[in-house]
Amino acid sequence: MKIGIVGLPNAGKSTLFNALTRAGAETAVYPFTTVDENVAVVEVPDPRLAAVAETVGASPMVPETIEFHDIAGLVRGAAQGEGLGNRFLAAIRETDAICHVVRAHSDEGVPHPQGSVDPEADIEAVEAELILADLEQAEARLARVEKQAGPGDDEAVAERDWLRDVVEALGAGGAARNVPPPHAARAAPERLQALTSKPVLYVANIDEAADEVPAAIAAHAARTGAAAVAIPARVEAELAELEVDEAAEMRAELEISESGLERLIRSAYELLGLVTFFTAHEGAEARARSLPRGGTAWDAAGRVHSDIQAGFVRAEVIPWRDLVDAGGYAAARNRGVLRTEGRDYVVADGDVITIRH
Ligand SMILES: Nc1nc2c(ncn2[C@@H]2O[C@H](COP(=O)(O)OP(=O)(O)O)[C@@H](O)[C@H]2O)c(=O)[nH]1
Ligand SMILES: [Mg+2]
Repeated sequence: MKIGIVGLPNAGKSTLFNALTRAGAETAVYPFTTVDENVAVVEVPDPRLAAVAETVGASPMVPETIEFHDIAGLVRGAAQGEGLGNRFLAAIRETDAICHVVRAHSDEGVPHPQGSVDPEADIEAVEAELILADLEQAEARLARVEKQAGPGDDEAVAERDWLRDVVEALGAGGAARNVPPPHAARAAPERLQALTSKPVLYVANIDEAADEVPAAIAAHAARTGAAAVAIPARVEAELAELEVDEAAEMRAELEISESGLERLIRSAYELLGLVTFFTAHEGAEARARSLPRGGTAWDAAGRVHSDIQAGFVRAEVIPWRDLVDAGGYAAARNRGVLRTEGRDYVVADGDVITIRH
């Protein structure tokens, strides 16, 4: 799962990226993996994993990870498709969600590309490029679908009507995400691949003193169906350089909640619309894995290993809380809270699953 970090130049993207990278390097069970200099693989904190691991005597713990990509190169006119601009848009197209860093600190030592700090204007400047790129794509697609649409092709008619609505929304400065397709054209968004249909998390890059999402950003997020968190990126990057106990002391002094980056990572993970399931056995690893919401026991088996999926017999399933309350698998079985499910079982968030194969 890939999250793209976007924002105006100097918004604090690389600073946030560095904080994430170092935090990852500090806590990772496995050596930190750098795919390249602009990709951070970050563990998703989940306290349920430790509870499950402890209950069944599993070790080590292997959290789920997500990738953050520092996507540089937003310039005005990116949507016109010149050089860097094209690369910027192509890089965003490959992500599953967007983490939009918005400058909300007032350090005069950091030049602002638009002259003054104005979070709402900054958001709009970035999103205007995405909207323009989508508009061009949607109009091209509409021209094609209009030729197909006619009596007897209900899907093309529905797609045409949806595309007209999308073009209208984009033209008015809105996002494709806010135009749900009718049932008959439910595959249309997949074909359009709009940048503005990706879920968005705004990261307000705040002064160390503040700790709330500034009102302008919170309001914008609420209006557009996006999420928002506030992070003092520079302080987090500096804290990530310190030893763990030094950093804790500094956090206490600065009155920064421990969980700034964790909250960011969790919010980003939630944005992806996934559920988490666990696998854990005594003397073996305890592992958290993600699955698209609505995924089945069969899909879960495939996430564990293709051989296990191929040999799928049944799944033994228990909500993590029930397992922890029972104190282990044997006790859970005695209590009758360990269920046997078939391949079509829809996995619930927090299930602990053993695939018999
Ligand atoms: N005072 C302050 N400066 C910051 C903060 N975040 C970033 N900066 C500074 O702003 C400048 C640009 O940050 P950078 O992360 O490179 O921005 P990018 O262009 O979005 O990648 C750097 O000099 C950072 O040290 C912050 O939270 N507070
Ligand atoms: Mg940068």
